[in-house]
Amino acid sequence: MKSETIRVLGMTCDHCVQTVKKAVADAGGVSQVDVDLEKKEVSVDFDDAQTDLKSIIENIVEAGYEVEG
Ligand SMILES: [Cu+2]
Repeated sequence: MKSETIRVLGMTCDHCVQTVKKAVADAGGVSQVDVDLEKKEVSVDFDDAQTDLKSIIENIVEAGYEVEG
């Protein structure tokens, strides 16, 4: 199990939060997603045997948000 925090730009409301959460969960092997709208941070717990940070970031970008760093 791995925990990563990703900075995501472009989230403005609850709808964005739900969209990002779904996009992250779609990467598979994700057990927990927390979005802090104020800090623009997405915390993800995932099984690194099933997915990786790169796939999670790709999903966020595909959903229309910008990942910083
Ligand atoms: Cu929104």
